[in-house]
Amino acid sequence: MGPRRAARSGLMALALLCCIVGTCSQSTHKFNITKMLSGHPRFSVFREMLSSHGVAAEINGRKSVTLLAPANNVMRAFRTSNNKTDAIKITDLLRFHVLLTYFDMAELRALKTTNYTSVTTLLQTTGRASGNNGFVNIYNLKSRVKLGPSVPDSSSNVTVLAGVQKSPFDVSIIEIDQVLLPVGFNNASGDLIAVLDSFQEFTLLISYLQETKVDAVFAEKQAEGITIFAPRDSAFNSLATGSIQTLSLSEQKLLLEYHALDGYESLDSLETMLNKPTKTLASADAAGYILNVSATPGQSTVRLRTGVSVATVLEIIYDANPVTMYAIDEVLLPLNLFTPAPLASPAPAPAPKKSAVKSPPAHKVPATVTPDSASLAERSLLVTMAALISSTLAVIL
Ligand SMILES: *[C@@H]1O[C@H](CO)[C@@H](O)[C@H](O)[C@H]1NC(C)=O
Ligand SMILES: *[C@@H]1O[C@H](CO)[C@@H](O)[C@H](O)[C@H]1NC(C)=O
Ligand SMILES: *[C@@H]1O[C@H](CO)[C@@H](O)[C@H](O)[C@H]1NC(C)=O
Ligand SMILES: *[C@@H]1O[C@H](CO)[C@@H](O)[C@H](O)[C@H]1NC(C)=O
Ligand SMILES: *[C@@H]1O[C@H](CO)[C@@H](O)[C@H](O)[C@H]1NC(C)=O
Ligand SMILES: CC(=O)N[C@H]1CO[C@H](CO)[C@@H](O)[C@@H]1O
Repeated sequence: MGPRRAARSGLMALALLCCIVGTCSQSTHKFNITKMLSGHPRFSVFREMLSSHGVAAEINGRKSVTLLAPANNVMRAFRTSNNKTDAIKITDLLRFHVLLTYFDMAELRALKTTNYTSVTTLLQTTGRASGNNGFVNIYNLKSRVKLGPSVPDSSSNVTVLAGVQKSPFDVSIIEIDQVLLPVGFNNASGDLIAVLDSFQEFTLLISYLQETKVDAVFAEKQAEGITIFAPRDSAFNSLATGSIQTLSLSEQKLLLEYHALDGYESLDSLETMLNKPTKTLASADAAGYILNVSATPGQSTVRLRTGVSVATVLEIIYDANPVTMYAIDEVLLPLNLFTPAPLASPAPAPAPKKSAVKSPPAHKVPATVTPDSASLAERSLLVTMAALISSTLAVIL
């Protein structure tokens, strides 16, 4: 592979120079990042990409670095949605995940909290980064540490999850929850269906999106911004038989559009909202279709309440501003199409799910439904949605 070989020969030249000058009698290879990552299968996709793009060799040639590593599910989704992206851009994105300063978790937490810390990345050394584009800002927010491109209005921040491995003070590997996008990285070409498909647990959602052509509605919103709540297959499977099939096609379309918000709702907008009634994409096509978004104060749990069902946000499955997708554990059944279950005996939380039958719709969808006339102008929603970070499963209250 071209870049890899070039990097290798660069390293060899460096080693040779060192020996001539006599300043480094030891090998320049103090560590082998590929070998270190091999001990952590959760990062195998990232490891393969670092190797195949020649970035692993560049890292090994460095003295004191921090590698920001996203886990396999994140990298698979990224790779799928960027399978047409130029290899040089991908290589530069990988280089952006290499901080040219050693930070382990303790050092990150010890950073000043009054202001961010700006750090050079390997991308800066290529000469392709203009201005501050090759720098990453580290924000120590006390409760957690965030990282973001060092340029205002760039893509969103990522969150540090945990230390993976370190070899003080040569190299530290830190897990982050999302891919860190350099400024100008083209993220608009992502194919949302392909991203969902890569997880293999949204097959029913995908088929409904395609049948109703709501996949095209979502795709149209990708440039402006969209937040999608994706029920897992298990959520659709737990619905009473026929719940969805008995809906008309336009009702099914509204049901699917009910699973998306107009605009990008990041993790940062959150943790402030309590039972916030929020318009969905379906609200633009028909009256109602409001979703209550509710974060539990002090907990990283977000619930979506429809009046019929309650879904919990389980994890982020895609996040590239202005598009984000979250996995949820229940299908969102709007009051417009479904009737709440009568209160059963002492059956607490799971009650709504079981009774999610489409027995006589509370309101039939009004005849004025105009699914294709999309009154876009009317959409001004100020949603704030609390979302759960990290891949940890949400705690059920
Ligand atoms: C680093 O480790 C990997 C896997 O253990 C190995 O294939 C590779 O040759 C090593 N690279 C160097 C430069 O030693
Ligand atoms: C915060 O840090 C940045 C660079 O790290 C610096 O340019 C800026 O002046 C600092 N701001 C304050 C208020 O200290
Ligand atoms: C990243 O987080 C910091 C600290 O919360 C914030 O000041 C900054 O605006 C955020 N950047 C983006 C692009 O969201
Ligand atoms: C990229 O993904 C699309 C959609 O899944 C697929 O049709 C296409 O074949 C992929 N291209 C490559 C080069 O893998
Ligand atoms: C949604 O929130 C509003 C206002 O906070 C509240 O009146 C309503 O009962 C909530 N509905 C559900 C289903 O939680
Ligand atoms: C459509 C688009 O370009 N979306 C975002 C991609 O990421 C850049 C930053 O890397 C954002 O500025 C764009 O809004």
